Amino acid sequence: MARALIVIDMQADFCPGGALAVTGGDTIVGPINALMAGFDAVVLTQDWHPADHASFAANHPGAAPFSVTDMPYGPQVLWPRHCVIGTPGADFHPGLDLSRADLVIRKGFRPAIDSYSAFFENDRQTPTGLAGYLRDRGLSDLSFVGLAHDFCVAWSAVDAAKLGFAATVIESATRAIDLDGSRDRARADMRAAGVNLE
Ligand code: VGL
Ligand code: ZN
Repeated sequence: MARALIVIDMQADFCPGGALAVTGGDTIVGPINALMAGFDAVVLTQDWHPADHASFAANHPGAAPFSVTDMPYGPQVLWPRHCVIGTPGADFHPGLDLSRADLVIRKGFRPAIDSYSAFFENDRQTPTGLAGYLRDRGLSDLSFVGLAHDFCVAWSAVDAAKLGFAATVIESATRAIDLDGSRDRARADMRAAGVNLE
Protein backbone atom coordinates (compact mmCIF):
# COMPACT_ATOMS: atom_id res chain seq x y z
CA MET A 1 0.00 0.00 0.00
CA ALA A 2 1.73 3.18 -1.13
CA ARG A 3 1.72 5.99 1.37
CA ALA A 4 1.32 9.74 0.86
CA LEU A 5 1.98 12.60 3.27
CA ILE A 6 -0.64 15.31 2.71
CA VAL A 7 0.64 18.64 4.04
CA ILE A 8 -2.26 21.01 4.59
CA ASP A 9 -1.95 24.79 4.14
CA MET A 10 1.55 25.41 5.60
CA GLN A 11 1.34 29.03 4.48
CA ALA A 12 2.59 32.35 5.84
CA ASP A 13 -0.88 33.64 6.71
CA PHE A 14 -1.51 30.67 9.04
CA CYS A 15 1.79 31.14 10.87
CA PRO A 16 2.63 33.76 13.55
CA GLY A 17 2.67 37.21 11.92
CA GLY A 18 0.13 36.14 9.30
CA ALA A 19 -3.45 37.28 8.77
CA LEU A 20 -5.04 34.15 10.30
CA ALA A 21 -2.20 33.00 12.50
CA VAL A 22 -2.51 29.64 14.24
CA THR A 23 -0.66 29.58 17.57
CA GLY A 24 2.58 27.62 17.13
CA GLY A 25 1.93 27.11 13.42
CA ASP A 26 5.57 27.70 12.58
CA THR A 27 6.82 25.14 15.12
CA ILE A 28 5.64 22.19 13.00
CA VAL A 29 7.62 23.11 9.87
CA GLY A 30 10.73 21.18 10.95
CA PRO A 31 8.80 18.06 12.06
CA ILE A 32 6.86 18.04 8.76
CA ASN A 33 10.05 18.32 6.72
CA ALA A 34 11.50 15.41 8.70
CA LEU A 35 8.44 13.23 8.05
CA MET A 36 8.65 13.58 4.25
CA ALA A 37 11.45 11.03 3.83
CA GLY A 38 9.23 8.26 5.18
CA PHE A 39 6.58 8.52 2.44
CA ASP A 40 6.28 7.42 -1.19
CA ALA A 41 4.77 10.77 -2.17
CA VAL A 42 4.24 14.22 -0.71
CA VAL A 43 1.28 16.43 -1.65
CA LEU A 44 0.89 20.04 -0.50
CA THR A 45 -2.36 21.99 -0.34
CA GLN A 46 -2.48 25.76 -0.69
CA ASP A 47 -5.42 27.90 0.44
CA TRP A 48 -5.87 30.25 -2.52
CA HIS A 49 -8.63 32.87 -2.37
CA PRO A 50 -9.58 35.75 -4.67
CA ALA A 51 -9.82 39.12 -2.83
CA ASP A 52 -13.62 39.09 -3.14
CA HIS A 53 -13.93 35.64 -1.55
CA ALA A 54 -17.20 34.97 0.28
CA SER A 55 -15.39 33.53 3.34
CA PHE A 56 -13.88 36.92 4.21
CA ALA A 57 -15.73 38.92 6.88
CA ALA A 58 -14.62 42.10 5.10
CA ASN A 59 -16.82 41.15 2.14
CA HIS A 60 -19.94 41.04 4.38
CA PRO A 61 -20.71 44.60 5.56
CA GLY A 62 -21.10 44.70 9.33
CA ALA A 63 -19.94 41.13 9.93
CA ALA A 64 -17.23 40.48 12.51
CA PRO A 65 -14.34 38.12 11.83
CA PHE A 66 -14.98 34.66 13.32
CA SER A 67 -18.77 35.12 13.22
CA VAL A 68 -20.86 32.53 11.37
CA THR A 69 -23.10 33.25 8.39
CA ASP A 70 -25.48 31.16 6.31
CA MET A 71 -24.27 30.36 2.81
CA PRO A 72 -26.40 28.54 0.23
CA TYR A 73 -24.37 25.42 1.14
CA GLY A 74 -24.71 25.80 4.93
CA PRO A 75 -23.10 27.65 7.86
CA GLN A 76 -19.77 29.30 7.14
CA VAL A 77 -17.29 30.97 9.51
CA LEU A 78 -16.29 34.42 8.27
CA TRP A 79 -12.52 34.74 8.45
CA PRO A 80 -10.08 37.62 8.38
CA ARG A 81 -8.87 38.13 4.81
CA HIS A 82 -6.13 35.51 4.25
CA CYS A 83 -4.21 33.63 1.58
CA VAL A 84 -5.19 36.03 -1.18
CA ILE A 85 -3.99 34.80 -4.58
CA GLY A 86 -0.54 36.13 -5.39
CA THR A 87 0.12 37.81 -2.03
CA PRO A 88 3.02 36.92 0.31
CA GLY A 89 0.53 35.58 2.86
CA ALA A 90 -0.45 32.84 0.43
CA ASP A 91 3.16 31.67 0.04
CA PHE A 92 4.32 28.53 1.78
CA HIS A 93 6.24 29.04 5.02
CA PRO A 94 9.80 29.81 3.86
CA GLY A 95 11.17 26.89 5.90
CA LEU A 96 8.93 24.26 4.30
CA ASP A 97 10.82 21.76 2.14
CA LEU A 98 9.20 22.01 -1.30
CA SER A 99 11.63 19.64 -3.01
CA ARG A 100 9.57 16.52 -2.27
CA ALA A 101 6.22 18.02 -3.30
CA ASP A 102 4.89 15.97 -6.24
CA LEU A 103 1.66 17.95 -6.37
CA VAL A 104 0.40 21.27 -5.05
CA ILE A 105 -3.37 21.38 -4.93
CA ARG A 106 -4.96 24.82 -4.62
CA LYS A 107 -8.38 25.22 -3.07
CA GLY A 108 -10.85 27.98 -2.27
CA PHE A 109 -10.37 29.82 -5.57
CA ARG A 110 -14.09 30.03 -6.45
CA PRO A 111 -15.38 33.38 -5.08
CA ALA A 112 -18.71 32.04 -3.80
CA ILE A 113 -17.58 28.91 -1.98
CA ASP A 114 -14.98 28.06 0.64
CA SER A 115 -12.95 24.86 0.59
CA TYR A 116 -11.55 23.46 3.82
CA SER A 117 -11.10 19.88 2.63
CA ALA A 118 -8.40 18.92 0.16
CA PHE A 119 -11.01 16.69 -1.55
CA PHE A 120 -14.29 18.66 -1.71
CA GLU A 121 -15.34 22.28 -1.43
CA ASN A 122 -17.62 23.25 1.43
CA ASP A 123 -20.76 22.30 -0.53
CA ARG A 124 -19.43 18.74 0.07
CA GLN A 125 -19.97 18.02 -3.65
CA THR A 126 -17.50 19.92 -5.81
CA PRO A 127 -14.35 17.78 -6.07
CA THR A 128 -10.86 19.26 -6.13
CA GLY A 129 -9.51 16.35 -8.17
CA LEU A 130 -7.20 15.06 -5.43
CA ALA A 131 -8.97 11.71 -4.98
CA GLY A 132 -8.50 10.85 -8.66
CA TYR A 133 -4.83 11.81 -8.54
CA LEU A 134 -4.15 9.66 -5.50
CA ARG A 135 -6.07 6.67 -6.90
CA ASP A 136 -4.30 6.91 -10.27
CA ARG A 137 -0.98 6.71 -8.43
CA GLY A 138 -2.10 3.89 -6.10
CA LEU A 139 -1.60 6.07 -3.03
CA SER A 140 -4.16 4.54 -0.68
CA ASP A 141 -2.63 5.17 2.75
CA LEU A 142 -2.70 8.87 3.67
CA SER A 143 -1.19 10.75 6.60
CA PHE A 144 -2.27 14.34 7.24
CA VAL A 145 -0.26 17.13 8.88
CA GLY A 146 -0.35 20.95 8.81
CA LEU A 147 -2.86 23.72 9.51
CA ALA A 148 -5.30 24.01 10.89
CA HIS A 149 -6.00 20.79 12.82
CA ASP A 150 -9.66 21.59 13.45
CA PHE A 151 -10.59 22.93 10.01
CA CYS A 152 -8.68 22.01 6.88
CA VAL A 153 -6.78 19.03 8.34
CA ALA A 154 -9.86 17.50 9.96
CA TRP A 155 -12.18 18.04 6.99
CA SER A 156 -9.56 16.55 4.66
CA ALA A 157 -8.98 13.49 6.83
CA VAL A 158 -12.72 12.84 7.30
CA ASP A 159 -13.28 13.06 3.53
CA ALA A 160 -10.32 10.74 2.90
CA ALA A 161 -11.81 8.11 5.21
CA LYS A 162 -15.26 8.51 3.62
CA LEU A 163 -13.68 8.04 0.18
CA GLY A 164 -12.14 4.75 1.30
CA PHE A 165 -8.53 5.81 1.89
CA ALA A 166 -6.73 4.75 5.06
CA ALA A 167 -6.46 8.07 6.89
CA THR A 168 -4.20 9.08 9.78
CA VAL A 169 -3.67 12.50 11.34
CA ILE A 170 -0.24 12.92 12.95
CA GLU A 171 -1.46 15.33 15.60
CA SER A 172 2.00 16.38 16.81
CA ALA A 173 2.56 17.91 13.36
CA THR A 174 -0.66 19.96 13.43
CA ARG A 175 -1.89 23.01 15.35
CA ALA A 176 -5.50 24.07 15.95
CA ILE A 177 -7.36 27.38 15.69
CA ASP A 178 -9.70 26.10 18.46
CA LEU A 179 -12.70 28.34 17.86
CA ASP A 180 -15.53 27.62 20.36
CA GLY A 181 -14.44 24.05 21.03
CA SER A 182 -13.73 23.26 17.39
CA ARG A 183 -10.67 21.18 18.28
CA ASP A 184 -12.58 18.67 20.40
CA ARG A 185 -15.40 18.55 17.86
CA ALA A 186 -12.92 17.89 15.07
CA ARG A 187 -11.35 15.03 17.01
CA ALA A 188 -14.76 13.44 17.65
CA ASP A 189 -15.75 13.84 13.98
CA MET A 190 -12.47 12.29 12.85
CA ARG A 191 -12.79 9.33 15.20
CA ALA A 192 -16.40 8.77 14.12
CA ALA A 193 -15.31 8.72 10.48
CA GLY A 194 -12.63 6.13 11.16
CA VAL A 195 -9.62 8.44 11.01
CA ASN A 196 -6.63 7.20 13.01
CA LEU A 197 -5.32 9.92 15.37
CA GLU A 198 -1.67 9.36 16.11
C1 VGL B 1 -8.29 27.28 6.99
C2 VGL B 1 -9.83 28.77 7.77
C3 VGL B 1 -9.93 29.35 6.53
C4 VGL B 1 -7.38 26.14 7.28
C5 VGL B 1 -8.38 27.86 5.74
O1 VGL B 1 -6.39 25.95 6.55
O2 VGL B 1 -7.65 25.40 8.26
N1 VGL B 1 -9.03 27.73 7.99
N2 VGL B 1 -9.20 28.89 5.52
ZN1 ZN C 1 -9.18 29.97 3.71
